[in-house]
Amino acid sequence: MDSLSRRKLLFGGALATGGLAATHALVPHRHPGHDAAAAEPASAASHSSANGHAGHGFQSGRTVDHAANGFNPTDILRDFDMGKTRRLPNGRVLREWELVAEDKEIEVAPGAKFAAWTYNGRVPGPSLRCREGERLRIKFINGSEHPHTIHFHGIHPARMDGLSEEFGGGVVETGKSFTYEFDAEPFGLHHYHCHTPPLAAHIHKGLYGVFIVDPKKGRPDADELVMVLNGFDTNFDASNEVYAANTVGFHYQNEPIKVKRGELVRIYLHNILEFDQINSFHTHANFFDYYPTGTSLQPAEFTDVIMQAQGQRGIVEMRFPFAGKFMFHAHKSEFAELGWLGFFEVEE
Ligand SMILES: [Cu+2]
Repeated sequence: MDSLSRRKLLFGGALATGGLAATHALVPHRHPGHDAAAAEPASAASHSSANGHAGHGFQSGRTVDHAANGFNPTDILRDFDMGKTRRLPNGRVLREWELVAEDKEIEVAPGAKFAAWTYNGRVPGPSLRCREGERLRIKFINGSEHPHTIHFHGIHPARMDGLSEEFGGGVVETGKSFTYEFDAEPFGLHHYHCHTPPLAAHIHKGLYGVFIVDPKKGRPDADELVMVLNGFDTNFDASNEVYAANTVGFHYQNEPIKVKRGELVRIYLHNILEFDQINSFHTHANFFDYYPTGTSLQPAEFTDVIMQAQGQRGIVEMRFPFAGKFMFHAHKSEFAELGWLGFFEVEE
C-alpha cells in the first residue's frame, strides 16, 4: 500500500466516522471558481516528486492577489489580536474577542484557488494573545454554510472544549453563535481549531490559529513573528499540493522577512498541517533556542532544525550575527519544493 492510498483510506475513514450523508457537500470535489487556470498549478505541483519538477509550476516569483484574499502573510507575521479588555469587579482582567466563521475562496499559490473556511476571513485565523490568569470570553458566530466549533488548547471545563454533541459539547449551526469562556492557562503557545467531524476536512479547510498565553511577567523584548505551518489539498485527493508558512506558498521567498542584525527574533511556530504526519523548521547559517509549547522560560534545545507533528508548537528564539539573506524551510525536501520555503533578510 503506497502512502497516497493510505491517505485516501484514512481520509475515507474520517468521513465515515462523521456519519454524515452530506460529506460530499462538506468536502467539495470542485469549487465554483474551478477552471483551467486553477487546475494548472495543482497538476504542475504534482505531489509526486518522481518527476523531479515538483513545485516548479508556481515557484516563479509570481505572487497571489493578497487584496482579493483579504490578508497578506507579511502582515500576519506581526499581527497579534489582543481583543478588548476591561476589569471585572473582582479585579481580574476580562479579555474578549469575536470570531466569525466565513466561507471564502483564497489563492494559496499563483492561480491555485482553494475554497477555504475561515475565522474572521483569514487563514490562519487571528493570532489571539492574552496573559496568564486573565478571564477569556470568545463569542463565536457561525456565518459559514457548515456547522463549526472552536476547540481551544488549554485548561477549561468540558462544555468550553468545542467538541460536537456526542462528546459533551455542541456544534454551532449556520447563523448561530456560542460564547466560550475560561481562564488563560497555562502560559505558552497554544492554538485553536474547529473540532467538527469530519475533522480532517474542518481543520485543513482553514479553521485554525494560534492562541498565545503570555507568562505573567512576560518575555524579553523581541521582534515577534507568528508562523503557522499549513498545506492545501487543492484537488481533493487527501494530500497536499501546496505547503506554506502562513498559507501562501513561497511567500517569504518572494517577500523575505526583514529583521535587524543582532536583535532578538522570537517566532511562535505552530504546525497544523493535515494529511502529512510531520513537519519541520530549519534555519540556514544560524542556530536557535527552542521552547516546546512555550510552557517553560528555559529553552529545551539549541539547534537548527526541529520537528512538529500536527498540533505541536513551540517558540524559537534567535539573533542573526550577519547581515544578508538567510533561507528557512521545512527540512522535508518535498514540502520545501512545494512552497514551504522562505528567507530572512537581515539588515544593519
Ligand atoms: Cu468546522
